[in-house]
Amino acid sequence: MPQACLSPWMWFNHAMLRDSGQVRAGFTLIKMSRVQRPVDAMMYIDTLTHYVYSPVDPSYPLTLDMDGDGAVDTMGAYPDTPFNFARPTVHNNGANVTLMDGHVERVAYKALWKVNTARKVVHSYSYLDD
Ligand SMILES: [Ca+2]
Repeated sequence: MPQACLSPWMWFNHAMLRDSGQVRAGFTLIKMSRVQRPVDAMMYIDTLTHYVYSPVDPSYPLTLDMDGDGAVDTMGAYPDTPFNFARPTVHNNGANVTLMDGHVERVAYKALWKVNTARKVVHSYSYLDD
């Protein structure tokens, strides 16, 4: 059974894949109307180009500490590109993010990229189902 995309970043990436006819096997798209708390679901973040390898996608886990602060912040597949192609430090050590309700705010890097002991991103903006 296909699993729902639980990250808005995944949702966005999958929307792009859907438009190109390349929805990833094992996943299905969900409608925005299923998001219970749009005010708490991130849709956009500053990036290097036009996408992010979502750190909450099991395919892109954070395993490297590129900024040397003792916490993982980057996936291993692209060790020359910090923060999975996002720019969470670009605005005075924070990022401007757009939530699904349409509001925009700056979120501090240390909050947005915080991981738990299992190296999972903990900020609620990264998840649709919380
Ligand atoms: Ca780090």
